[in-house]
Amino acid sequence: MGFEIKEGPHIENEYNNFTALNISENHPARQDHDTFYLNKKSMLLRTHTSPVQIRVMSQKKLPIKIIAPGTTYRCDDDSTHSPMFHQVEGLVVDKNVNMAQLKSVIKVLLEKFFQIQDMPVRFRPSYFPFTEPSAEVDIGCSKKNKTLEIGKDDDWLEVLGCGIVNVKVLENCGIDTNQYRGFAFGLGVERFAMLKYGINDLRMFYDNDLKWLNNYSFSPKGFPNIIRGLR
Ligand code: 2NM
Repeated sequence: MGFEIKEGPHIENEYNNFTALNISENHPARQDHDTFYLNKKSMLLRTHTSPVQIRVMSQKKLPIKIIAPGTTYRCDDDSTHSPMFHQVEGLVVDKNVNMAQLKSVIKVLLEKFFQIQDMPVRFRPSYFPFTEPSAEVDIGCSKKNKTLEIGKDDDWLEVLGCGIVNVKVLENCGIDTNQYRGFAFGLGVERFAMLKYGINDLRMFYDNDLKWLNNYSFSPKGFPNIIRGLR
């Protein structure tokens, strides 16, 4: 689709990680218990890859069509959260950007990733400070006999978030909002891998258990989209 891959520093400042993204001073995501702050209180481990988009938008070379993959950090640790995890975020800034283009990019992404044609996809209104309007995206599935099967059409599973970039965010980056709009989306790599390969505990990715690694082997084509033993 012509997206360029962009990376940025894992150690960020509060402005790029929160303020420029319209995340207010009192937002819960800023609290010490979600964010790893460094000793210098204004520096932190990035909690998402969005500061990469802030850096690119602030260079004001338009149009923009980028994918920002990378490591992210949050103070959270259980079977579905790891203190270090990975995101892929996409951003398009151009004239005449709209929600229909966003929907089509996401539908193609999901169909290619899960290798399912005519994947049922639903956009549900949601809220993020950095997008307006915002949506969460669900894919069709079935949840029967403690087994999750992707691509069916009797239930829904949330997989990513997206929206039209809030004009406040574009303005924070010095982009002319009389001419330009943006759309963006973000997904969790580990969550996507868990769904594709049927992995129930995300911590397994980091255990380096050779038996487990050999079992999953992560062959790019050998996946069932079926998860057994769902709780
Ligand atoms: C998401 C959901 C919705 C997003 C927005 C931006 C930026 F920088 F352009 F404003 N980057 N990523 C975004 C929007 C991320 O992740 C769930």
